[in-house]
Amino acid sequence: MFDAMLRDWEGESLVVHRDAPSGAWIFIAIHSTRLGPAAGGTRIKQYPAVEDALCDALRLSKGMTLKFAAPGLPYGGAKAVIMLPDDFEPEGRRELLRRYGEHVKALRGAFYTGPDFGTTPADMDVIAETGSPYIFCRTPEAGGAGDPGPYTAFGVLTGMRAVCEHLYGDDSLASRRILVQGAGDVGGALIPLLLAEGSEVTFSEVDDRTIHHFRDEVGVAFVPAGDALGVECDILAPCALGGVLDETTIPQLRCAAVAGSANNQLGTAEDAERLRSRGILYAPDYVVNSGGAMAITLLEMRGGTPEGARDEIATYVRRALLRIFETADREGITSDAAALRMAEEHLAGAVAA
Ligand code: PPY
Repeated sequence: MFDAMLRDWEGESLVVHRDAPSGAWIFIAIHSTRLGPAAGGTRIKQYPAVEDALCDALRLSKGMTLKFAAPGLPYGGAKAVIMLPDDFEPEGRRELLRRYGEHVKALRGAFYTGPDFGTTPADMDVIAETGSPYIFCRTPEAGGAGDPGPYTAFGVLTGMRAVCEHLYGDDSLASRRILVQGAGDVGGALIPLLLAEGSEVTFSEVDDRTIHHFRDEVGVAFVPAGDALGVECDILAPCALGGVLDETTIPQLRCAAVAGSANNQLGTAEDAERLRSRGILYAPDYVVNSGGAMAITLLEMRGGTPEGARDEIATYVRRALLRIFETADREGITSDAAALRMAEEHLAGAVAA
């Protein structure tokens, strides 16, 4: 099983640490350094089994390679997963993060990291105590770029406009019915942007405080998480964890398009074909959610400004998606296949960045 998992991954190197004091497993999956130093977030989570954590790290690292390669950015793909044991004591978090920082530093620049599911800019401040200068998105007080979520949300908004431009010949999001699945770091930043565009927003979420905020204080329509995928809408935006689109859920969808921030939205590659044969336009996840990665590298490695990041995101996400949708239509292939080709062209050095 490990054999097949590692072979299918096709990555460059995998660093494994067993953090004895806490019992956590640490996986740093460096998928590719072909285009430049590898970068990707650090995810902290509990998993049912160690192989689930490893599988997550491997798949997400490959997604990062594609995320940087598709726009032609000079970085490679990686991801780290810290799997917490069931009996993890929260008081041990700070020391765990500091030990993790030492492991990142030991890679001497082969791996740059930042926040992901389960980690925050405040965590990056702690990791940077031992892992500097390879840690991005520390808090602004500590001199970092802070939370990348709003940039990712801005990229998703741009992606939704491109979806409407392709589907309806008009990129306005006014009156479009949009279902935001998950109102966390990115979904929660996306909702106000959509409301400002005049969209009809519905959201689903599992966290009670977040539900209370958006439903009761902001007045956004709410559906329980279990009903979200079946809501009739123009665009479904998966903004929670991955793997939401598969042979069970795709037949239930009642949307014209899917465009959201979650990584690895498709259960398997065949699910892209399932969406296509249902006539649902799929905006490939690593293109539509690339705003965070683009902003992080621009602000922290390329000396850019927040305005520059927004310009780069708006230009790239729109251009890439329209090209992907056109290629898919012209050649009768899935948008996922068209996006993969675009990324592979850059990886093969066939197109100048
Ligand atoms: C993602 O987009 O999924 C990321 O992991 C973003 C990122 C990019 C570069 C460093 C850290 C996180």
